[in-house]
Amino acid sequence: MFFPKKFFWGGATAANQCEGAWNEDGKGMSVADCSWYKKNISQADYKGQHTITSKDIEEAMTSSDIKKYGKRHGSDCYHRFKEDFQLFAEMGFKTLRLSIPWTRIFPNGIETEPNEKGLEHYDEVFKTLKELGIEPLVTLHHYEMPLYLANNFDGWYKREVIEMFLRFCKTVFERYKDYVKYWLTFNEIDSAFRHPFTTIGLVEDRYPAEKFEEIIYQSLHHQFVASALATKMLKEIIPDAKMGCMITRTLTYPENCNPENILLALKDNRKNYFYSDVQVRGEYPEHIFKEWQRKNISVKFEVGDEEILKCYPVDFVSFSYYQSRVNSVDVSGKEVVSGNLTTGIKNPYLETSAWNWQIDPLGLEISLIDLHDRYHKPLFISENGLGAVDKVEADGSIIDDYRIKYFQEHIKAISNAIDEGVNVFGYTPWGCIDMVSMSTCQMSKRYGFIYVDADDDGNGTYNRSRKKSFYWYKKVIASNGEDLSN
Ligand code: BGP
Repeated sequence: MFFPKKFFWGGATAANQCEGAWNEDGKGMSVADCSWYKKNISQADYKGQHTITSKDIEEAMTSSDIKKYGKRHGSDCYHRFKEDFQLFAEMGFKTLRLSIPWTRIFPNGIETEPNEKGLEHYDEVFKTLKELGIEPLVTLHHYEMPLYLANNFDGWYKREVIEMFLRFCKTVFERYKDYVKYWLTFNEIDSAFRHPFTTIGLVEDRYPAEKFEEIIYQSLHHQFVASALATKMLKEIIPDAKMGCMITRTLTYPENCNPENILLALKDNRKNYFYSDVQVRGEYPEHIFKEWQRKNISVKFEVGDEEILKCYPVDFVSFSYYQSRVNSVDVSGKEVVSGNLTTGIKNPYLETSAWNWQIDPLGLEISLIDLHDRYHKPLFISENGLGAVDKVEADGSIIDDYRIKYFQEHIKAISNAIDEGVNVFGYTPWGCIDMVSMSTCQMSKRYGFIYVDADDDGNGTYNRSRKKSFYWYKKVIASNGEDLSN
């Protein structure tokens, strides 16, 4: 195996899915607090699963139900983080990816003074990580924008939101400058089109359908500018810190060697890279301007925006990778599979997870090589993992060999990419402790090395226990990826 000596092995979390405590210590409501597990909607209907309407928001705002709205209870990490971090340390984590929810620090986003209680909580979080020798990697915006901004500022569509976000960034950069050196701006920024409410705070039914694409692009532009300005600010406040971007790597294969399919896949991949192109190269790729011309989309750039993007690119590229997809110019009659809120046709060479996501370790190797060749920047795999139903045996053990197999293959793929000259410096498997699913709000869709005793209705003791993969990953980290044996 080819892992560098100081490789950042660890795990990834997001506050809105694991912390719970949705209204404690002054926290405001975030967009995440409005979603629930829609048992009556099929998994294949990814849009239906994840769409939140104005009516849904109204209902959520008048409800204090923490069982229905699964992200309000998460895995109770807000109260149990010390115990969780001990378990991460026991596995040998070198790093932990976590997010600071904007709403804990500025409950509605509009305040000028931060919520001290929220800040104190993360004082404790970062102190504890430091004591355990775990390097934090902090996401500033992981699907947890203040709901107030979605309701009153059209999410990221209103330019004023940039300033409010930067106020939040300044507050946390200054407060945690001695503790946090690695940051990410926007989680899966490319998901603005797949789920606009969670990503950019836009409620689809509030806008004319024919204008919605333009509105999304405008909101995205504001996020790009905010990302560049946050990077500038980070360098001023913590000169030795590093900022990364974060995209969902939705690798698309052509169905076959029909040049029309090759071209289609090439365009899909290029579109996926648009988001990192802007944040890494500091400029929009030409094909986006051409697309806007064709579609008559007009996005307002203010004077200086281009310079801001150009001057403050990110230092490294992080991405989530769960699966690949297949596209074809002729999809009629072909089996369609969904996964991570994307769809494509079934790949006959790949197995699928219980949620129909196509498992493709080589796709990770391909993505790493491709991203390396495209950007020549350090890479970080900030999410990867298998959502599965785990069974607790009579003696309390959880034998998740399927998860071990998934990671064996993906870790081998990373090692192979490193042997191809790719500079990848870290790997944080998603949901290292079980938490509520982003897309479906289920608890039963588990990714963790650590089991949390809670069900889809929020019932359970929330006690933690080590799965078989816990011991396995511990051995992997201790051997720096040399020993992957089960
Ligand atoms: C990514 C998100 C995460 C996460 C993961 C797994 O797209 O960044 O927040 O949850 O996907 O998805 P899910 O929880 O829907 O299975």
